[in-house]
Amino acid sequence: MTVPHTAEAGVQHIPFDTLQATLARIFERHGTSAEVAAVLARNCASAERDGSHSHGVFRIPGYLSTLASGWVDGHAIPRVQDVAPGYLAVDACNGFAQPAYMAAYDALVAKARANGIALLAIHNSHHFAALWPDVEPLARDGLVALALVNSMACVVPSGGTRALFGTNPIAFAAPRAGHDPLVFDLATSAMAHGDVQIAAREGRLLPEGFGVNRHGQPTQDPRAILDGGALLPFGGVHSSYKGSALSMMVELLAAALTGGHFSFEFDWSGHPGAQTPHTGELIIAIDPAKNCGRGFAQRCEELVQAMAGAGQARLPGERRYRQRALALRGGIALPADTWCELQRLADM
Ligand code: NDP
Ligand code: PYC
Repeated sequence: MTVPHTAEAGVQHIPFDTLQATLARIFERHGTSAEVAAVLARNCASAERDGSHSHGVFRIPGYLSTLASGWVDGHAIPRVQDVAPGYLAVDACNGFAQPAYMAAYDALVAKARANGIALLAIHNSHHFAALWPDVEPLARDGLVALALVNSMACVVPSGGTRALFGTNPIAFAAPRAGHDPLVFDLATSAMAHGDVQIAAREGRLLPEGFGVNRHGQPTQDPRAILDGGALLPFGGVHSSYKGSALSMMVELLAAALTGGHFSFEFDWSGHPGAQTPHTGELIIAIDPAKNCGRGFAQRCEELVQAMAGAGQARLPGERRYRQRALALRGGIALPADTWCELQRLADM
């Protein structure tokens, strides 16, 4: 669920490259290598550009407090292992997942093209970002992509009484003839944790059926969810078992299969200020040319047209692409005080 910035007064429009460069300076000045800073800055600026506000510049304080706590290694150099013809494993060495992914990206694409399918298993990693940036580039390279990452225990499994799963997003991307790739990226919880934090900050109530308080009672108050409560899996009260099953799958594929931690397994209590989940990520890339030749992207387009014909008003990813086009033309809209604070952090 994406909530736009509300303050229209005092908004500044920042060019993408300027925001990216400022964020890179912030990361580097607060404990990462230049290489890691570049990857995180691009990811975070892209999320802000696309209106993925729960994982844009809103996340900077969380990144910085985590780096300051010593929970994550901002200088980690990932170790890529060629496990099998269609299998790569990366030890992120307690660093961020995105630089680990970048270290293996070209090999993943080459393996997918050679074998038809390839899998990248990242462990010992921290993912604090939107997931769509991990799949969209693969689709632009002609591949079908699926990514899964688990996070920190803040979601009650269906019918359960305490938090166990993370918000565990799943992202999918496919090439579409004549258009930007078809992409969806969704938390398997009723809402992303970041959006709960934003609602709490803005004093908004959540819809019914999204969360429980510390006593396991239903609540619409985001502060009660953050203060010892938990989110529910998506699907609503009568179908949360569906979101719960998908979340269970993400735990197994992103953590058990990669060698990472389950969302309930890591203990960050010795690192006050830590916010980045220390888990794992799985990425699967499939070359559709192996089966359908160049026809897959056209088939994708046919499906999209059929969906529109059936009345679907908009596609997943469409809002982001629209927002991206606007931001690339007119700059990324940021509240002036937020931009001022980012510049201050970059100069510290
Ligand atoms: P949303 O519920 O906002 O959106 C989920 C998907 O549905 C998006 O692809 C969105 O497209 C699409 N969508 C939304 N509304 C419609 C509609 N009316 N018709 C068709 N499609 C629609 O996302 P979430 O709140 O579930 O997740 C937000 C972000 O949080 C994600 O980027 C996710 O990766 C991130 N996250 C990261 C975690 C981590 O551990 N790193 C954990 C949990 C979440 P569009 O984008 O175009 O709106
Ligand atoms: O928004 O749920 C979330 C989240 C968890 C970790 C990073 N983002």
